[in-house]
Amino acid sequence: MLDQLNSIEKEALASLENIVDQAALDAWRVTHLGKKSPLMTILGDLGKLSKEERPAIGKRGNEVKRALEAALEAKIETLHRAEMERSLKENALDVTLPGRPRPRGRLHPSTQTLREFYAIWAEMGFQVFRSRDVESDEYNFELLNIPQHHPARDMWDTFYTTTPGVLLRTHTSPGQIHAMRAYCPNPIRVILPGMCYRYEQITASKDIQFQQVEGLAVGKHVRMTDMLETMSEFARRIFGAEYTVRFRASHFPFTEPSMEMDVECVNCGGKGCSVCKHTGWLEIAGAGMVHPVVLKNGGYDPRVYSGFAFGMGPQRVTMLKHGITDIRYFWQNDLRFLEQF
Ligand code: FA5
Repeated sequence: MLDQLNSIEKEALASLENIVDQAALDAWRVTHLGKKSPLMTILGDLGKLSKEERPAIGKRGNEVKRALEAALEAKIETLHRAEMERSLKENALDVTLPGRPRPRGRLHPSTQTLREFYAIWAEMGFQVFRSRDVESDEYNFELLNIPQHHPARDMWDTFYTTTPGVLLRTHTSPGQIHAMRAYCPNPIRVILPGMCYRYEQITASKDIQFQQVEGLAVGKHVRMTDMLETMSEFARRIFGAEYTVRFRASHFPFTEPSMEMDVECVNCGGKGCSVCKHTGWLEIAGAGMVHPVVLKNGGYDPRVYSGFAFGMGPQRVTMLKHGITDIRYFWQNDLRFLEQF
């Protein structure tokens, strides 16, 4: 029986040598270490042997079993390593291949202009003050010196909500009152960017939803010359020093005196073209000295404090800078337009 065990070991180890895949290894395990294998049969039948034979056969049988198990473990490891090497070779990465370009998003042209605005105004000491899109009639009109039934309300065709007295702001000017009430009695230098809404006929230059950037400076010695120079400096920085600006008299109920700021047509340099309707000038902002009634509504004593305010359309600036001919492109989400910026 010892000879039988020796030959079981020899034969099993020899056949294990030739195994190269997992299926053959599983079969080998069943044949040589399975319950019905010759080795296991011998070990299982030890009890049937005589007392004299049993220790030697048992000892040798267990030695063979351990030897086969160790050889099996070693084979599993060898096969595993070979499989890994094969897979590394077959699925090898060519790290020298150029990568696939990732599609990159970009900022909307309006956002780009707004950020330019923020940077320029920040350099001049103006910080951004956020105010709400949904306003009350009181803030949008009354506190800005536009009482109910005043004809000046016709300047802003309004979207009213179903809640009485609640509307979509027609301009960023109500933010002036919010800012004044937040800062009073301290001096103020803020810009108020945001979306405005007007129930208007949509055209190439007018949309029902558009952006404005309001500006407000309040203090004890704020004069009109401060406003003229501050706004001219802004125009020089956004358009370039070669463009002249002019101020013309206008009317807004919340400023006194009121004016419009024009910049020399950036398309024709002031000679006159279709963009500037052959005037040589382009209007970019409404402005004026804050009306005493508005200062008072904001909490400031108009005998002590004064201020200037302006409201401009950044989309108009974007259109001028990039030669965009129709404002409707801005919110259409057409990639053919957006990808040009
Ligand atoms: C106003 O809205 C005033 N609140 C501006 C102001 C502020 C004056 C502070 C004085 C002091 P106006 O209606 O002109 O003014 O609008 C200002 C700018 O908003 C315009 O020059 C234009 O660039 C832009 N804008 C007005 N309506 C539209 C529209 N429907 N579509 C696109 N842009 C518009």
